[in-house]
Amino acid sequence: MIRKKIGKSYLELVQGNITEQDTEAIVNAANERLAPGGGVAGAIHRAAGPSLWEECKKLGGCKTGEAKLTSGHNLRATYVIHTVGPVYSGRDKDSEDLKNSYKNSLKLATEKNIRSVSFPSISTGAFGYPVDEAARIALETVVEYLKKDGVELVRFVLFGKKDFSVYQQTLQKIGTEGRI
Ligand code: AR6
Repeated sequence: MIRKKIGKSYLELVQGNITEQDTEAIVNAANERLAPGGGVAGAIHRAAGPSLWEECKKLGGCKTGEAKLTSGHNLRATYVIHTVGPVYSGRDKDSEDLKNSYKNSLKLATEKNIRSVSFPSISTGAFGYPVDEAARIALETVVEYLKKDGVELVRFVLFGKKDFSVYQQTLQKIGTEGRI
């Protein structure tokens, strides 16, 4: 586990399963329909129970880069923030969309007074975003946000050892200044 102080907040990197986190909210790497699907979304829906999908159906989907809130149902987390990352295309817009996914998730948390949030590595599974590039965008965006705004703890929960070490090395390069 890695823990860094940024402004008045903490940024953590852990290797593990996001469905088991005790932060007030966990973030789901969703699709535009907010349907269960596979990967981290499938795991979150399985752990939360079928009532999460019932709640999601009423939200009218979620556009790429945006974020929507539901309750956590059977999860330890009180809330789930659903955000849709970009399907990797190699175009400039990918990085903007990925940045917006993190930023809009954090904005929603701040608006709802949510003090701790766990993120998965958005877009780097089924959506095909190269993990080293996605890690840089994810960490830069979160560090920049934490310097100004009030979420007390942001935890990245990396599923695999390899992803954890990419995030760890990227954070070392970024430092707490927020840019490589
Ligand atoms: N905890 C933490 N990370 C996980 C977990 C878990 N339980 N399970 C997988 N990961 P993905 P995307 C990691 O594909 O690329 C879904 O079908 C995984 O190893 O879940 O944004 C949705 O419905 C990878 O590093 O999300 C969408 O259609 C990361 O989470 C689509 O996939 C993201 O992989 C979204 O694709």
